[in-house]
Amino acid sequence: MKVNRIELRQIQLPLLSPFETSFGKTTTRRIVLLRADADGMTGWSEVTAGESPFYNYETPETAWHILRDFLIPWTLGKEWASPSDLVAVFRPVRGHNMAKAALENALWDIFAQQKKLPLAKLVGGILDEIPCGVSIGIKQSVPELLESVGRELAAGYQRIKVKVKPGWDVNVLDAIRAKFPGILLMADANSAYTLADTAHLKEFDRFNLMMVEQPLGWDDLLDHAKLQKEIATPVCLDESIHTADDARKAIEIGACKIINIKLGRVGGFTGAKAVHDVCRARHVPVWCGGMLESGIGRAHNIAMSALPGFTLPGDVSASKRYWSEDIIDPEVTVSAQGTIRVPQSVGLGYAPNLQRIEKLTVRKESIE
Ligand code: OSB
Ligand code: MG
Repeated sequence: MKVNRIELRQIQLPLLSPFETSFGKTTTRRIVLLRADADGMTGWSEVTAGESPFYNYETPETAWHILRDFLIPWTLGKEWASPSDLVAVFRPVRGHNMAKAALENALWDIFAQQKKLPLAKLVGGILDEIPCGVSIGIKQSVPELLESVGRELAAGYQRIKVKVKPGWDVNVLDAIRAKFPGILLMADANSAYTLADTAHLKEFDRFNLMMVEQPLGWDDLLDHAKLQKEIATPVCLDESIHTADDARKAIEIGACKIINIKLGRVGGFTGAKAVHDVCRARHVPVWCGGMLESGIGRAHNIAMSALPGFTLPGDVSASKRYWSEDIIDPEVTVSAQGTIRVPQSVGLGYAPNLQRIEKLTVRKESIE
């Protein structure tokens, strides 16, 4: 495939309700979308960076810069046998995986159309239906959180993840377990603790959690291994895993028993597949994380979640949990059993709503 044009645009999309984690609160998403044109076909993708450099160091602005000044010029006008070939070409840029993922994933969309395959099948997916959970942010009060948990369970979601931080953890988990004793429950700390909190994190063990996600440093492996030796709750890593080698090392030293794969964080489908394969070979379950994506990023997440190692419910949930109106047709819906059907049609399986995208656009640049 030969890419002749790439368009970057930033849209502004207000969340239905604010989402709060241990690192801050989001009320409106500022999302960079990427459109690539190759051989008369069009592919779409989303940069999954947050508005501020708090989850990782990338932002919409850093991604725009890295894409426009490096990755896009390296991609245009060349013949690509596979989107995976971008990985080696992009390697001189250290990190910036979310920027890299956006470009690679848009080409996967085009590649699927060229091969006349659903994107999920093309990347190795086998599941027709994926199990879904929800990620519930920090709330103003425990009753408000309990109501939110009840609502998501009633909608059919298979597991509940709650965000925790010091002062909003044991008390919250206690209240949830009192009201919902049997549910699949987990906690995500987004690096809010240190090894000095080991005794406190040990208290989590009595809540029978599926896992505790990223309790320690965003760039740490070693202390997670030390912590895992002291607690029964399985540790799941999110922020710390960027490559298949990170995954291998983390598993080798016992830093985690589960890994959350985010397409952006690992640089796109090729990186995601590599992390998936390392985990699968070592019998480490993986699941698909979320970054409050619009429908386009969500569609890519659904395709990735069809890979065989994605055995645990992911943070991939319905469009209507986030937006008054999504930017794809149809919107992502979740069944009463808490599942999403993987599209069987050619390509992404969801059509970008161009009119709506145009209306939401606050910045646009096209490079030929
Ligand atoms: O750590 O998984 C996380 C959102 C923004 C940044 C980090 C995370 C999250 C979520 C939300 O948990 C998952 C979603 O619903 O998209
Ligand atoms: Mg997380």
